[in-house]
Amino acid sequence: MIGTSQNRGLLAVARPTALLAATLVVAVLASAPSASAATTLGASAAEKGRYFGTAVAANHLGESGYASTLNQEFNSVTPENEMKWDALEPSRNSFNYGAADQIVSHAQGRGMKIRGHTLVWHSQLPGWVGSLAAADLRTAMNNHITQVAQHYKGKIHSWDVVNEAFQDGSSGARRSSPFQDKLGNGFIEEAFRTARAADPAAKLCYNDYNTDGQNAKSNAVYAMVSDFKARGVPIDCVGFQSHFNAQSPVPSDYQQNLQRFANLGVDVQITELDIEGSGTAQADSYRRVVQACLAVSRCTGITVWGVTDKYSWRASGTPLLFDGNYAKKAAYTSVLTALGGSSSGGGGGGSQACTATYSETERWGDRFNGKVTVTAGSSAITGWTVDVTVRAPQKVSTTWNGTPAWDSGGNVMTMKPNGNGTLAAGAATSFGFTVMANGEWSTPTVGACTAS
Ligand code: G2I
Repeated sequence: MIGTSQNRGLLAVARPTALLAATLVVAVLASAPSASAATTLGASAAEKGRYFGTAVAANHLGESGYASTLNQEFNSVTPENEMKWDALEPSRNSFNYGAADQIVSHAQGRGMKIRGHTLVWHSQLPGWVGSLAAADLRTAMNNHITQVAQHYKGKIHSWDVVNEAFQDGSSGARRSSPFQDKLGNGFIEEAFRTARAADPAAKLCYNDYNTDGQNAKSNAVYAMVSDFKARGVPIDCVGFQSHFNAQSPVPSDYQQNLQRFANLGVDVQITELDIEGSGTAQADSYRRVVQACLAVSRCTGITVWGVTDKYSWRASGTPLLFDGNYAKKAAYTSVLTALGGSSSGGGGGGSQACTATYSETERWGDRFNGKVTVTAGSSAITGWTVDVTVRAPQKVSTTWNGTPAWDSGGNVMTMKPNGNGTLAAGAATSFGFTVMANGEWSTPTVGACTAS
């Protein structure tokens, strides 16, 4: 949409003389990223046929920086804790869906995919489960899977059906847990069969950590998946958590390991990516992970384990793409670039005359407010324009701090400053608008800033 409107504008002004047209083309190309490059993680991953997601905590959704970063950059979410057994069924047969439902409706309203995490896990397991005898435990496990998967039926892209069932180290053995100890190895396939019956459309994943390269643990998971495929046990995907730091860096055979699982006939997903560190070293590691996923055709998406460093489960390691103020880190730019996207603002280029970044500031039952921040590059500018495209049947009802012009369809708003549009080098201004959703809650597309 934005590319089209920019091209229309170019053709319109290019008519007078060929010389003038050539000058304008150069000026526009120099001041804007290529019209086709996506400018967010989600959109650039989508251009590669993949999703880019994040773990989300329901209790942060009301924080505007958190929500606007989530809404702008990501097109998939995983509830970080809200779908775990202790959150959903703290006492037997008494289900609490409140916080998880909040994340699901936030995601659904914005067209984001949802990864369900997790149906059967030894951790965050309420005490009552561990004290059941075998037959009762089997009933409780199948009931939990059935109730939860049916509650979210049709809404979950992928379920982590069983999480972390293998031991670390060289044994290749299953991890001790109430399920393993009382039901034996067969609990895993039983869980997958029960999940398939409850929500046949969801992809069913096995998810684990320290399985990112070839090692005894990933070999054991590989053998299980291979056996499941051979016997027709319903498994569709394997999740590689990918929690990395100096002691556990991105393995050199990461891509090969993803590929060998894909070759078994399952999708692979990077499910909980975070990499402790900072600066170029962290950015390089992130780039390697993205490149590995893109090189494996069955690697269908990447999820980072949180939006901002400040809420990470290991915040002191600053392992994520946005800092505590939601500023884009070098790792962000590295991921975006590896996905084929192009920075339009924030911690991006520096060579652009001006940049435009969007955030949602408020939301009501029928409408939301958007804000676009326009920032001058390394030189002063005397004016600017930014296109904002809303998706029908959305309508912009009000604008402030700018002078809008509209395309004939009423979906593309070209905003100019009110009066004097001068901005000193690096200085910023913003304009705002209200979008009546009319049932469509997708985020407006903000085009490149054009300086004058
Ligand atoms: O440990 C990192 C991840 C490893 N793979 C499975 C994931 O589910 C796991 O996520 C973490 C969450 O990021 C933490 O947020 O799982 C932890 C629990 O095992 C989560 O920590 C818990 C704390 O232990 C609780 O005390 C706290 O109430 O988070 C809860 C909610 O903040």
